[in-house]
Amino acid sequence: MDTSVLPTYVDVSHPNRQGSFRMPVDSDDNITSAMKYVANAGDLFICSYPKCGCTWLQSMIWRILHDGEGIKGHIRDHIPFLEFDGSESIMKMQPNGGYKVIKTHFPYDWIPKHPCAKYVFIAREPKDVCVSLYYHVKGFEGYNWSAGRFDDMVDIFLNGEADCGDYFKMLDEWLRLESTGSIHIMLYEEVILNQREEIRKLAKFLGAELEAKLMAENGSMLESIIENTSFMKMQKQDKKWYHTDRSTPFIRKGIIGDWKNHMTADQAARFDRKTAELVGKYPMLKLWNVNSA
Ligand code: PPS
Repeated sequence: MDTSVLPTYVDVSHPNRQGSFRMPVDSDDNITSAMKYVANAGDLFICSYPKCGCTWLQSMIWRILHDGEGIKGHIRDHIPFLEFDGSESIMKMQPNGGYKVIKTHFPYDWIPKHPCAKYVFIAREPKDVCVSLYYHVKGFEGYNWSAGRFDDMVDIFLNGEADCGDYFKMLDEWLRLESTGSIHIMLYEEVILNQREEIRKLAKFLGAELEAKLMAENGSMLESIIENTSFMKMQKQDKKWYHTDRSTPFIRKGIIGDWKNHMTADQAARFDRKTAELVGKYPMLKLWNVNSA
């Protein structure tokens, strides 16, 4: 692909893992330290490809762990972003609600593992991820891509050349693991359609006591979490979730199917051909309803 249309990225290698990791801006010190992080019992990793709803997930998890209370101050002060904040920021944190919560977009293989750590992965339909990433990259100065075109982002994304590399590969790495033991896999669309049940399952995964608290008094905490993590409420607090000025809101549209407002039939078909292969392998993705023709 013509590299002049690429946003400004840096490719980072890991000393002990395969492949490279593509990041938006150079933050060498923290990425080097992030790669040295050793996981501990009680770590809770929130894992995703960018733009799959991990900020929403972080808000829900935080409230489950804190009797329904929201994050006070900026999210990164409480939930470090491993590759940007580095391992020291995690080491000096005290466990919160029984866990140290850590966000990461690292590929599966790079994520620090511990038998008593937990891992939540959230996925989203690829066409919508591409649209969301397009606005994200355009709106964030560090990418030098304010004049970027959507058609270019489609090619960049399908070639696995966007932030964090190939989304289809990341999906395959996680979905083959299934939700068992210390891994819980979620879909953004399932949360949109059935948030009540998805929060309950999440609390159950985090611990039976947390689930019991969530459901006590006719599920009053569950109802308050749904209300306080709604798109409108989170959008009103936009600056809480992101640390730099941007030309588009971080909590932007929050819907299923925004790709219909952006993609040509041909672009959608190129995505669907790749996605259909994964839907064939992993039945939970049937919800994405892609056209497999
Ligand atoms: S990032 O930059 O990778 O951390 O982005 P991430 O948080 O994973 O994903 C951002 C998208 O999630 C949407 N979002 C929500 N949708 C519905 N309800 C709520 N409460 C919510 N919070 C965040 C956000 O709007 C981004 O999607 P788009 O399609 O761009 O709106």
